Amino acid sequence: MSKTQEILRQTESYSASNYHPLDVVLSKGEGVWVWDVDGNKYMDMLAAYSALNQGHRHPKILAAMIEQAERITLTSRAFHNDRMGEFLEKLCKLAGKDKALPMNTGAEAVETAIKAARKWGYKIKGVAEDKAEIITCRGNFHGRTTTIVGFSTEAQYRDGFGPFTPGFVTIPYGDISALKQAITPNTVGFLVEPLQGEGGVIVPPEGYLKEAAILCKEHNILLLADEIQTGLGRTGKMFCCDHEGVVPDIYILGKALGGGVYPVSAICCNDDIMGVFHPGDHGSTFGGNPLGSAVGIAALDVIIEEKLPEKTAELGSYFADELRKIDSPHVDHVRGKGLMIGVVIKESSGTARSFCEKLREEGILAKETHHQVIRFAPPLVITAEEIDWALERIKKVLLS
Ligand code: IF1
Repeated sequence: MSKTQEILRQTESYSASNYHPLDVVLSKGEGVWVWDVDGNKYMDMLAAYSALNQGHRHPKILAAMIEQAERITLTSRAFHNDRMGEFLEKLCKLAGKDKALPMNTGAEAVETAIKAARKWGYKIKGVAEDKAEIITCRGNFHGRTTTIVGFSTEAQYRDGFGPFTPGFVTIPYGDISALKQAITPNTVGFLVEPLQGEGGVIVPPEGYLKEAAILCKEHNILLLADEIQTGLGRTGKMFCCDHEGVVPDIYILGKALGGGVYPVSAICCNDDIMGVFHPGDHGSTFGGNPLGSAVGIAALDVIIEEKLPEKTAELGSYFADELRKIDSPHVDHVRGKGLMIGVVIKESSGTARSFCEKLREEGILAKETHHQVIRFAPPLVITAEEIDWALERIKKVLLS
């Protein structure tokens, strides 16, 4: 029995069946490359859903993690530590905001943004207690807590997990008139992904975010931008909102903020909103810990120093243009921004999963989303040569 089969069996015996991964067992990663336990090499075209924007085991991030681990890793927030302030200052300056609140997972940051918007609604906007409404979009993905899946429109994410948290109103994504109609005097926030990742790499109409921001301003509603997947360079700008010159009231960040080595997330906003949090209101055991802060500092430094947003803009449009040139009978169209690209497979050609399995045979690891879309979202450190390597193999699969 191969090492892969051995480990698959072991995993099967002891793991909950909450995923259906490709049957590849990875044991080493470097940049855009990963190796399985049998020594096969693959290009990682998923980058842990954009948590690996800096690539696998970026040397600067690893060095920062190891150096910090030699000193102190966790203090809890009962005491200060010498790295959190430095991390949050860097993050606030990057986001152009007064304050940040560090958490760990993306879902925790989304929950933090929901709490901030609700409390701001009651204490500042003057909405009656427990009447706050937050508008969300069909096709959203914001995490897996019971509150968050409560406003998911994906039946599977909700099935069996009720009852759900009230106070959420769902509208079609990209439809500005629907947003206008959903607003009531109790609306405190509009929670939106500037580009829907899991929803199928859905790019909203040009100007949608800008119009949404104007509407939010007019109605004194907070714009909560979930940039956990689209942020930190993924779409060819530091934040996806930058494509429309939109500055949300709250940035919700995660994934690549942890440099591909440690869970780090945060919300960033100005004092008028963050001021609603008082000591003891909210927090977590690991939020703002020195190890995560050291990693967060290095993760941001790499994105800035290596100009990953600018590089992504250039290589992303090259990659998408080349994909569009492939005259495949299976492809309906190619969409996306930067290095967040979706190749939409025609129903007549079967599901995207079957193409991902063929890509895996060619040494490319990609993940489908919503049956018909192959998602190509490599680490942003990818080179033009590596994209050409991938294109050769993608072409072979799409023309087969
Ligand atoms: C899974 C999806 C992606 C996210 C956005 C918040 C979160 C995520 C825009 C929560 C997390 C991950 C979760 C992971 C797979 C992956 C995913 F397929 F689930 F939907 F990327 F598209 N906002 N996305 O994309 O962050 O709590 O996970 O740190 O749950 O299967 P998290």
